[in-house]
Amino acid sequence: MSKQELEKVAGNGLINRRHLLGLGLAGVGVAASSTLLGADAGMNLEIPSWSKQPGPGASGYGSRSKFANDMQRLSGNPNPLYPGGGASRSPLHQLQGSITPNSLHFERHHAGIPDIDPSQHKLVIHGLVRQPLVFSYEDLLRYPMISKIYFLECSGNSGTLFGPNPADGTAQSIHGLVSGAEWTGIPLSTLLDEAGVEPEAQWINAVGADAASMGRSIPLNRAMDDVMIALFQNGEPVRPEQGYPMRLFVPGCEGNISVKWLTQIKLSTEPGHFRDETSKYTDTRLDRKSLQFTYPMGTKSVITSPSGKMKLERQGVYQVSGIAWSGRGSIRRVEVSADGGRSWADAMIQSHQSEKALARFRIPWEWSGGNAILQSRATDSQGNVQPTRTSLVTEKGNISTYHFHGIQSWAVNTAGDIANVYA
Ligand SMILES: Nc1nc2c(c(=O)[nH]1)N[C@H]1C(S)=C(S)[C@@H](COP(=O)(O)O)O[C@H]1N2
Ligand SMILES: [Mo]
Repeated sequence: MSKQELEKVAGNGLINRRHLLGLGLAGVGVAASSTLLGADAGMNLEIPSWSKQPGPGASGYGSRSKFANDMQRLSGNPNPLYPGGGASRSPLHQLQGSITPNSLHFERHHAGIPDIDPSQHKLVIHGLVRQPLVFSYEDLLRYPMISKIYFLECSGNSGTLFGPNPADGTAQSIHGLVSGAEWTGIPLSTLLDEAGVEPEAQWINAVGADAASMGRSIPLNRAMDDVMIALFQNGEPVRPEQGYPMRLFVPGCEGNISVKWLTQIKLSTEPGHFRDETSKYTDTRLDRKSLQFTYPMGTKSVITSPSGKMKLERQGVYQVSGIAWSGRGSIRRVEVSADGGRSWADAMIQSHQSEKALARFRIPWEWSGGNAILQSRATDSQGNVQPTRTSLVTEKGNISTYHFHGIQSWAVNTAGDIANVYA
């Protein structure tokens, strides 16, 4: 395919997404370092050392290549006044597809990771129920389970973008508090039905077994919907970091409400007004009134490559790629702009369009060495469109910095350096 045949579909070099399929690396000036082989070059190929002798055999538990060890979660500085508290962020700029490997799933702990022996752990369902119930881990493993792919996002994710000056960050450092996984567990409705919910019950109050005693309240109708007690994550037992042996999983909602190391569910007429839904995780608006409960996460996307602090080493065709998600449905459309939002082109969505899950998008883009501002804009199945940063900040103010879902702008300069900017 010659360079001339690539159909430009928006300003500053965006190319029709259909070219992704036939886009070979040679011949389109792409940033690749493959070398063309001469007619008889194959005969001169050296046999690498690893082809000359057998390697180690099979193992009980796998590990990644030592050449891929640079892919790491990024954690902040530990605070001695807040032992075990903090977060680590997924390396979004290095990941592909729409599932985050368990070892790289983001973490957010309020009092560290408890070392729970599942044979000693109990889940209690009590309060306004006909029959209070206690479950062991073994009991729960016997229930019929469901498996669903969902994203999980901390409401503090991308919060720095509420600030007056753009942080000099990466896709990971700014947006890495989101991950995607297949979660397997028991619908909460199954266990609530077994306990027999009393008619006056309106809320469930979920509490974790960690030293933070994290508690959150959820309206009963939502709890009876798609909420589950997750026991497995991408096929293996939920990791200690993610809530082993069991966590609540509330699809599409801010991560905080998916209580890890779940030990108690109490049914009540009123919310529990826990610390994490009063002093934290509330959205104080411009009129200084606070919205106490914000459940579904906004319609959002971010270009993960090319992205902040990466460098375009040469002119040519690049794959612009990223992730999109919505707490209210599936992702129907992702548009990409290379000129700071003046013109847009539809990206290809390359994953199953499942509800409340990450979607991977891609579009080819030719960089001719000029200034560019790369942006992506997601639309979900309910018609919600991701807002610009300016409209989000104008509407919500920045007294509190939760639930940022505005459009990310990555500026490319003539040297090929990429930085977070406000456009
Ligand atoms: N028991 C308990 N549950 C918890 C937390 C916690 O500190 N303790 N952190 C919450 C927050 S703020 C988030 S964003 C998610 C993070 O889940 P993850 O660490 O599996 O990514 O768990 C939530 N559930
Ligand atoms: Mo969070």
